[in-house]
Amino acid sequence: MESRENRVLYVRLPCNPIFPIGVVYLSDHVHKLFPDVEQRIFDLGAVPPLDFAKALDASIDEFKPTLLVFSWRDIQIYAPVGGRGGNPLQNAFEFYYAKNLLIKFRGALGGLRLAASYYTELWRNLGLIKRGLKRARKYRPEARAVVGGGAVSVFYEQLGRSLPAGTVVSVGEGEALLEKLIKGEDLAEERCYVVGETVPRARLIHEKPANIEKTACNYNYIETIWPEFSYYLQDMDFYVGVQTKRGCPHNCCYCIYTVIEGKQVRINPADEVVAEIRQLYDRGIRNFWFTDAQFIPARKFIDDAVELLQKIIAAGMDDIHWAAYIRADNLTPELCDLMVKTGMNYFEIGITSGSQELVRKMRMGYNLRVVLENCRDLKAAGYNDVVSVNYSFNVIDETFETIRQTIAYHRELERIFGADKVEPAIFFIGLQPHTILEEYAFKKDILQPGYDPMSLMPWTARKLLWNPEPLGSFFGQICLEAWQRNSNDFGREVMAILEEKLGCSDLEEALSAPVEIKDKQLAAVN
Ligand code: B12
Ligand code: SF4
Repeated sequence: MESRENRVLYVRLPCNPIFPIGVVYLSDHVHKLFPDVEQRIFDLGAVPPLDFAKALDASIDEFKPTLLVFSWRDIQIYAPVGGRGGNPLQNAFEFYYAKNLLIKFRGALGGLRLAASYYTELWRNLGLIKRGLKRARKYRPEARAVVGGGAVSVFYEQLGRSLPAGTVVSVGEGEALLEKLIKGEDLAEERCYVVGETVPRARLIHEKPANIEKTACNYNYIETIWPEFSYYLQDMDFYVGVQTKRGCPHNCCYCIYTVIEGKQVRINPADEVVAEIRQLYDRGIRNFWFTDAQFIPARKFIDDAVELLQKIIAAGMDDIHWAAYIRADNLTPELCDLMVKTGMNYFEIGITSGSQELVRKMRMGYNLRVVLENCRDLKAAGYNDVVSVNYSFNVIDETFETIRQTIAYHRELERIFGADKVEPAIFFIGLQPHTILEEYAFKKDILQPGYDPMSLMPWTARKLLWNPEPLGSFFGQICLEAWQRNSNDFGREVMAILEEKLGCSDLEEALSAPVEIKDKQLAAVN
């Protein structure tokens, strides 16, 4: 009875055009449980910025929701590539490290522009939530707002301060929470809090997600509630998200995925994943991004990956392409073969450093030697496409020696795949709350508890964009030179300059991590 009263509007807040898989899955889940509940998806990612407010109003006027589900994907945009406010990393580095005053000034201006666009986006999204709720209440005074998504999961403690009283702030997956909201049940057991009524429990983010077995998303239904679905079908280069599992068992010191999604890996049954891909395939989609935190989180999930890829082949979908985050330490020759056969044409490996010693200190659980062996298997299986290798320098205990090791490792990857196929993506870690690295920063007095992790004020941002001294300025100079030489091939330039300045170690040195070197600092934190 109660469920018939609910009219649920999913508003995906403005975002680069990434398929809004989160709201699609949530609405699918709700529909499977409550087929009578009226739902609508409204994606601001497909609306031009000047029209946001108008389009939101129109959607609310038309649908008159009782529950507004706001999905907020990303806030933090430090990246080595052009972001929405320019190239954030370049602006910050020019401001912090440039010796030439003109460049420093340019960096300061760029930083200002970036900060302006960051805060504008933040306030704009908060404004859209308030505006939407107010408007919905004109029609349905009982209307309620709930906010969630990747950005909210990371910054749930801070965001609540700026949201209207009564807004439910959700951490992690939203399926179980929406179920309760629709049934009108108590939310006390859910990973959420209500602005002005409850405060986030200590360690809320560390609580386990509900164990819900995912079934194939019903796209026949989704297209009836999402008039703009076709927007994502038009561009055939687009990688549409499909999730094959949730959770990551690892402990990498800077990563929050493992906290958001939980450590327990939950596999979506292969038949269901294939049935979902089939529906998209029949609508003309050929490119898929497996949105898992890791496609093969550990060796014990190799069989699940094999099963899925075999079933894709058995389903006859032999002209698809897919991409994912891959822990390349968990491959077998059989899996490599299947990856190539099923059309994997891009993957990212986040080894972070080519020095086994540092990889261990960062608690990443990677064996770099195994990664190389598996990459050789992948190449032998016929993989000829691009691999993006994510490096983050200067996370912890970096030295000139470990940099030389990273270069040796990178050059070996280039020997395996071809230099033009290995793209070094140079990230600097954007420090995130609830990570081991955050605790380390507290211990080392780099940050004080109570700092604002969302602040882009230069004095805070300088610490959150993790690049501590003594090597911070050195990396700053290297990056500035790389942008100057060729900003379109930033990663490769960084590697080249580092090699010119420091040389390259022996590969064996990179691969061995002498046991007597203690992982003192992070171990102490752990
Ligand atoms: C896969 C992924 C990517 C892929 C996406 C590929 C694709 N075609 O979809 C790629 C590599 C392209 C990517 C890029 C980036 N990403 Co990314 N990505 C992810 C990852 C690993 C999974 C996201 C996903 O799709 N999950 C599966 C779907 C089903 O889950 P979901 O959308 O989160 O929705 C669930 C919940 O969030 C919740 N939910 C969602 N909305 C709502 C709303 C309500 C009301 C409720 C109750 C619940 C709820 O329920 C949903 C179902 O369970 C997450 C980390 C993570 N593990 O969550 C980061 C993450 C989303 N990315 C992030 C960022 C920052 C980026 C970049 C901006 C990085 C950069 N600096 O360049 C870029 C660019 C993105 C852009 N907009 O342009 C951040 C966002 C938070 C932040 N720090 O600001 C995350 C959380 C990682 C992190 N911790 O930093 N990413
Ligand atoms: S393996 Fe990847 S997703 Fe898992 S904790 Fe490490 S960085 Fe995060």
